[in-house]
Amino acid sequence: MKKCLSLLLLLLASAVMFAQEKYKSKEQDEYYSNRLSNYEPWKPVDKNEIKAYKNAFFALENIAAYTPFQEGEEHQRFYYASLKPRFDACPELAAKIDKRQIVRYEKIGSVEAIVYKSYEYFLAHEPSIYVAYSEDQGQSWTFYYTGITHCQPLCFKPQSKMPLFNKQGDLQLEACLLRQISPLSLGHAPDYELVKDGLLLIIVFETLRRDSDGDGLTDIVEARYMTDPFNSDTDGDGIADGLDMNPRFALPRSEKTSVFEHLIDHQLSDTILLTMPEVCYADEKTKTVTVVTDNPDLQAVQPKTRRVIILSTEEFEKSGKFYQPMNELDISPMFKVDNEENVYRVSIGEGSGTCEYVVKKIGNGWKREVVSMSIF
Ligand SMILES: [Ca+2]
Ligand SMILES: [Ca+2]
Ligand SMILES: [Ca+2]
Repeated sequence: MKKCLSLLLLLLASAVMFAQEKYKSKEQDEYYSNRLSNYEPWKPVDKNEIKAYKNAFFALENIAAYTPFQEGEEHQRFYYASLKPRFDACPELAAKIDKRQIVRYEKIGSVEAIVYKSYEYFLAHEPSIYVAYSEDQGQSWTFYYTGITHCQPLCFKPQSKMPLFNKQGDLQLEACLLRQISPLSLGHAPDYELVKDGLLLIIVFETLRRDSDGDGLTDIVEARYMTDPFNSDTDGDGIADGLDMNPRFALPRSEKTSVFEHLIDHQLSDTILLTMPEVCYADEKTKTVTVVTDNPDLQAVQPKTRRVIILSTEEFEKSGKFYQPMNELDISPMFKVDNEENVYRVSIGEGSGTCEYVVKKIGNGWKREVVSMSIF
């Protein structure tokens, strides 16, 4: 896997080396030494690929008169005092939008829109762009995901003086193309260079709202989840994509599947039962995570608390330079412990932490034991 979070991988491998020696596993040693030998250091995306960027859903136009990009602009935060009454009156708005992450706001008559950044879907440091829209003087709001990740390649300009609404009542945003030229390192945001300035992105509301197959996920969200926008049940398990906690895979369960569900759901108990889990359904508030794996025991999960978007390593490789996984979970296979029957090591890495467990098969399930915890 070339595009995995390389920093996390290195730290994970070193954490494993120092982990408790009691449960040695040759399988695990081989797995991590293979991953390390396949490790490719970070390198910037080719400049021509940035120049050739086209958004799959929205038109990007060249404009002659524009607000020039300023260094550091991508991180500038603006607080619109005029929005304070809106936040005070609508708790949902205050819960969804960090006031420091507002890119643009405009009100025309009874219609208004807020373009904002959110870390609901993100890779490392780069947030996604959302639109909040109201037609009733800010009483109620609808929130739309634009599918755009802020910074590389598209960066918007909070200082823009251009009206946010265009003549058709859609949104227009001044933008430029940036290229990331240094990797994210601990405590340091990456550096970016300007590749092309003077662009205008037209966000059409009809496109933002479009749900071609009526499964509750917009076409834009389906592109991010890599589900089929023209099939309401991508994996054919009878649960619509919008409700499915694992919408891309419907595989038979194994005994190991329950261990993986336990890890994904952050269960605190040390006993993992093998009983068939009750089917849980996703809703708008369900947190979504990505797992890249070829392990069928893991691909078969039906988590209770988090929707999981599972990609095979091949799908992830083919997903394109600008595809960014959401909140990636790095879950290892279950490695057999040497000279023991039914004892395995397994680890889960998330954000800046990794936890490693030993699980032992008992009568009606598994007994879990924490081996090591690392926070970077
Ligand atoms: Ca849909
Ligand atoms: Ca679908
Ligand atoms: Ca399904």
